[in-house]
Amino acid sequence: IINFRAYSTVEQIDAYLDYISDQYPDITDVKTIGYSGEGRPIRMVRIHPRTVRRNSNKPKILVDAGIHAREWIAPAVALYMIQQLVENNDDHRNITEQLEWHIIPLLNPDGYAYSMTTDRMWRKNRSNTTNPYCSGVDLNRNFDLFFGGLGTSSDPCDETYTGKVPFSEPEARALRDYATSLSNVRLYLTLHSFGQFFLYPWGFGDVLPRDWRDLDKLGRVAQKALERVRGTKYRVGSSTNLLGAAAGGSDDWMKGRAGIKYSYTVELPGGGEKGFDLPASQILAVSQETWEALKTMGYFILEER
Ligand code: 0X9
Ligand code: ZN
Repeated sequence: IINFRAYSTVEQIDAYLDYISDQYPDITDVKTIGYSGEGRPIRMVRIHPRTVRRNSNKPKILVDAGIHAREWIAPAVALYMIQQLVENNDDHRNITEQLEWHIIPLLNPDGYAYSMTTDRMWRKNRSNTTNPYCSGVDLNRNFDLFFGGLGTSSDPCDETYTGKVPFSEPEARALRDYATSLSNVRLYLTLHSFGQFFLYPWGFGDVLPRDWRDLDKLGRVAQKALERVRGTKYRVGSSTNLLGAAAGGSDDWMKGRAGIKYSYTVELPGGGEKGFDLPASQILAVSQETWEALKTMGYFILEER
């Protein structure tokens, strides 16, 4: 009942998650992990086949999308992943039975709704700030690792406004608390657009994690799998090296604080006039090639176990 020929509204996404939870109760858990500033549920799908012997400490993959409102292709790809893992489960036995996928397809529902109804280029969430004329916090600057550092702004009117304090925003807290509640998360993927990058930490500045070679290697595995589908080229590297420093991102927090070894921001392809407004006709092709890459990352995690 999900349609990849158009971008889904918040209501359509909710309806699809309800459908998944009704129709596939033996392989999914659909949970609300928190509420947005405007009171919308932030929902997560866990792929969890009941047929398999219970093993609570399976290696886990945590995926989110839609931290930035206008990057519509990101939630679409997350929904495609859910569709493949759930509705096409027979094709993905290994990576669903021996791994656990936890997918949050729309972390910032308020911003997403606003970008659909009012301002197509809206990026932040919709919370009130100290300036009555400017709303919204950049959720990808609200995490607590070098909060307020390079590539951030303390002005509520800016696109990269950090918020007053780390984790001031309910959406960022929901993601933090959910990640903290899980054990043995091996891979974190946060879907954004645009630019065609697999970015790994650090994003706060010009240094690399000790194990950056491992992150680089898995990034290149994903890059190659993706390119094989229809020739789309991605670049692999640290956020700071490829895009410039921007502190307080979820990727840095997941690695630096939650201890998730493999943490990536995936910048999906752009299109349209502004880059974020990729035509809906591209959703399926982008989803398919991205899914090949992310699935391959799943197999890598499985083999590394
Ligand atoms: O600036 C961002 O938040 C991301 N780019 S976007 O165009 N989607 O806004 C990149 C984030 C990379 N990670 C960190 N800088 N931590
Ligand atoms: Zn983004």
